[in-house]
Amino acid sequence: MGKQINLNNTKIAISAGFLTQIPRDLPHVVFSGRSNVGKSTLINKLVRQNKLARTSASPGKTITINFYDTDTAFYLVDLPGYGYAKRSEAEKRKWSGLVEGYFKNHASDIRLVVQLLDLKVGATGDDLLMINFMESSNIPYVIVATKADKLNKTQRELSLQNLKSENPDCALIPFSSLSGEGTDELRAHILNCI
Ligand SMILES: Nc1nc2c(ncn2[C@@H]2O[C@H](COP(=O)(O)OP(=O)(O)OP(=O)(O)O)[C@@H](O)[C@H]2O)c(=O)[nH]1
Ligand SMILES: [Mg+2]
Repeated sequence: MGKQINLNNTKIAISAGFLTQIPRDLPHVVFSGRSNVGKSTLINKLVRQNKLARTSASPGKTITINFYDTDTAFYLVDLPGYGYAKRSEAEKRKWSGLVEGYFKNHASDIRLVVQLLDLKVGATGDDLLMINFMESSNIPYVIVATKADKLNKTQRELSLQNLKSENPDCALIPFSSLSGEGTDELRAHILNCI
């Protein structure tokens, strides 16, 4: 049996603005999703640190890929969000260059992509592009439906059923940063993939 990985022992490794800065020495667990969907919030919850990954009410500000070293066992990778309307053309080009280059150059480092969807919004066009890309590239992924606390019981069941029918073969984990729902399940899923 391997050594028990301590998720709490997570610290920033590098905030990469260029492809050459991206580390290759440990496997990557990647967090992907729209800007403001809750990627940084989810990472903080997983590692039980409120202020590790920067969360904000004004999303999409910095275009870097942030690598968090977890117990020298793997990196949690916080991608810059997509679909942020107020980005300039130059910022959009920077996003595409960095994120597309990352998936192209580091496919073999990626153990799992945690694809976040807002449970209330459902899958957007950009989300579907991302999911189709992972399907066609054979990248293992799990879907986390965020902000589950914003829906009542009926809405919640309907939205989960929709997501499930759109992605029948993929694990789907409802998550709420307020209640902590889904945190343990995702922790177990990640550790299983490492
Ligand atoms: N109610 C509720 N709010 C949430 C939840 N998760 C995240 N939020 C809020 O959503 C906002 C955006 O969260 P972030 O974690 O910064 O989102 P992000 O995906 O990292 O955004 P970018 O870094 O811009 O790509 C913050 O105000 C969070 O507090 C959740 O489960 N429930
Ligand atoms: Mg973020």
